Amino acid sequence: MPRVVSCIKHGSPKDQTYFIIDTSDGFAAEEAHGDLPLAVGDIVEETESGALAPSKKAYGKDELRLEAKKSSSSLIRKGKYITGNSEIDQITSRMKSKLDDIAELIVRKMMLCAPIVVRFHNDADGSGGAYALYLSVRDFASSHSLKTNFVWLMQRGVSYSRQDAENDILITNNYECIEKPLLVIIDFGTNPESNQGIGAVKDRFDIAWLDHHPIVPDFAGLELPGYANTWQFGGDSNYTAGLLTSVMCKSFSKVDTSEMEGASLIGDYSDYATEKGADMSALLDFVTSDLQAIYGPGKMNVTPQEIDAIVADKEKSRELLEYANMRMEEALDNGIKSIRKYSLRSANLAVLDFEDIRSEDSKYPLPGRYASKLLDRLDEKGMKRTVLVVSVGSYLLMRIDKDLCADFDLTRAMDEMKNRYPDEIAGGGGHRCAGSIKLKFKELGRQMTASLVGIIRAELGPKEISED
Ligand SMILES: [Mn+2]
Repeated sequence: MPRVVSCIKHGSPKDQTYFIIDTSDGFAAEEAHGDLPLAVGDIVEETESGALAPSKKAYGKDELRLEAKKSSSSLIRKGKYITGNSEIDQITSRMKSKLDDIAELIVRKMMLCAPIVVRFHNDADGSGGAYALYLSVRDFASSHSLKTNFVWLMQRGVSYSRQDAENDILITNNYECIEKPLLVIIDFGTNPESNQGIGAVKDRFDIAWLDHHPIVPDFAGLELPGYANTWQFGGDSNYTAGLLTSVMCKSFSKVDTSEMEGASLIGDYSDYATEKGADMSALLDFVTSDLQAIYGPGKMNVTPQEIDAIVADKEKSRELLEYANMRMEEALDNGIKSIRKYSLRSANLAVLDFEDIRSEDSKYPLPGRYASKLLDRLDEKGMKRTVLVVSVGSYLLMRIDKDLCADFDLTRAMDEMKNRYPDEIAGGGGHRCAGSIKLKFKELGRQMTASLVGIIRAELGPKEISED
């Protein structure tokens, strides 16, 4: 079986990269550089002088795709995956065949050297999932002698915008391949704000979308063959996207990702969280948020390679962890001091303007994680059954104490806000105990916070106001 050009990455005119796979050797790949007379699908021969040249015969592209499909399917490990938590394992077993399909898709794209863009949410959950995927594909590629074309992009929001789509099209326009590029999305919201972006890429890319946010019916991603959400399989948001991604990786790799799984559960306040992955969770939060402090000015993106370099450096990661904890403690202390409190009939309401707490240039702590921690801190201080509202930029974040959550559904307050202020609110989502509202302009923050506070107070009954 021959060596075939499966992909060309166009650089400067004199420097193209040719990805040549050896179909007789399980798709082992080599790279050739320069400006060679080769096109995608060419069978490569060596001339007497050792140069690479196309054979007269081209290789059937469909045939090659079919072979890759067969070969990748044969490498998927279809068995059960057991974490030991029976609830998790039951959900996993219901999702397994879906996850096998997604794993097969990723493996097939790797075998054919197709470009793969991975976008992950920059919290412990999303970045934990991306890190687990990175370690797993790195291991798989090296043990099968594959050459891969991954691009890792950290996402600050949780929707896939039209602009993101255009960016991904630009990235992959540099490649000419037998196989379509792949887009992998980890831990984004499952909401219609992504519809435009999905519309722009769905014919050019295959898409694997791994999520655990509640499903909104008019979300266009539901139609994607590679869409997997725990909610579709009797799970909920407790089964995090990082866990979902890690478990998916088990279909092709044995690399241990339990630290990232644990970190994702802790980061997203999952009911399944244990102590496992606590340091990893704090570290991931920090290294994906305050980029300037760690990597220097101008840094915008963090890749799993960079995360791995930090994790591998024990001393450096311990230092960063201590620094992150100190910064978080400081922010929590300040938060407690600046919070406004309202006593309600059988609950408490706490409101904080996060902009007062966080320094202008620093992105740490992330507001969502901070809000959850602040709620814990209030609980420790004896302020039980609390609804916490944190405003930051054009977002209003809400967190509710687990006890109170049974009596008060946050989604009702969010729906009420959306109904009342269709011109002010751009979107939002969440579940009973945690959620966020996105405003059209950050200047609306004060007014909308006041309205939200009004709705919550009307619902939970005002008792008296004690502001301090
Ligand atoms: Mn998540």
